[in-house]
Amino acid sequence: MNENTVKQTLLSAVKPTNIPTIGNYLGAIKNWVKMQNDYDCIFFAVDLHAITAKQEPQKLRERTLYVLASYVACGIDPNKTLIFVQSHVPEHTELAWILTCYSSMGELSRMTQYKDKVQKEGQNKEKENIQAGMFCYPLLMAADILLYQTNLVPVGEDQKQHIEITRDIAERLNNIYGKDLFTVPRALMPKVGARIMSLQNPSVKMSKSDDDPNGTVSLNDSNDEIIRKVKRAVTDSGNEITDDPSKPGVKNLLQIQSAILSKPIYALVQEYAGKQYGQLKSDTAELLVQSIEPIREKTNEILKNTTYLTALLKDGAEKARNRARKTIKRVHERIGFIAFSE
Ligand code: AQP
Repeated sequence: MNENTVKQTLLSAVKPTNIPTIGNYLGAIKNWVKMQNDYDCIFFAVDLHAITAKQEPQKLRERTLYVLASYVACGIDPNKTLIFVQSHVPEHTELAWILTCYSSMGELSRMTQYKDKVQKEGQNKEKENIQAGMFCYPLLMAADILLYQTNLVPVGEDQKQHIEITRDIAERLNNIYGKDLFTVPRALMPKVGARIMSLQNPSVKMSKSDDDPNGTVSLNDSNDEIIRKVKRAVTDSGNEITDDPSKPGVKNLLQIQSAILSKPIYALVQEYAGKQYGQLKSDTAELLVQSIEPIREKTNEILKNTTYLTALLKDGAEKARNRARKTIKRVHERIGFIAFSE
């Protein structure tokens, strides 16, 4: 890229609902590391989103720090990339409230995650117990994105709807208050998305808040735990190693290897011709140990270095707030709020 070219702003985040998994790493963070030179990157820990589900205060604090430390351990460079904790930048909630006043109950009711929740909780009385935060969180997500005049948001297929609603709201406000109020963001779909599935139920995504610890490999799992979990991974009947959708467990292990090695799955299928599931499992476990062990050790080192961590948090919050204030100031002016003189 030409040095004079203005880099596009790219933003994404991890929710500190638990220790990040290899799904978060292979599906997101590993790609973010490669994007740092080409984009003006912003990666943060979204603790305000985490509280849409119940969290223990001390655990939330620890996991938020873990997310930030693991970004650095995975190779996100704080000198190139803005990293911070969402709640350290109050402008996120401030803008979210403003966006709430320009959005309708109807468009929020159509968001898949809310609809799923309603489905699960029942249509009638129980619906009244669903938190308003679960209903409104897409507006906090829209605020996260619009606050930094973001151009691109890397997302999987299941998150496209969040970018759509963000675009709608940005265009709505731009039509009222001027085209330069918000940059209208675009979804950046990965060419080959590494979607890592649960090791125990390969028809669902590996999730850090999965109740079954054997379904996930977390970035703080020991080498022995990683090996044990991969060995116990659900494979399928038969013995052919193929990425056919009828064998989701085998396909998932191939997908993990493919994401680690940056190698197409078809090449792996060829290499495994005539080999047994046992071999596939032990190779996958070994590759995971090789890639996760250094990240785990580096993360622990960073977490022990409180001077470094405090400076990282402070620096990130200051830089993020400086950028966020610019957007908020413009929004206040256009909406008609009286300027605050300090
Ligand atoms: N299994 C996965 N495979 C590929 N990518 C994944 N991501 C998450 N799980 C997988 C990607 O990681 C980034 C951060 O995700 P998040 O923490 O903001 O939320 P999530 O997608 O809801 O992840 P979890 O682990 O499932 O969280 P919980 O259990 O709290 O809901 C995103 O880019 C996501 O696509």
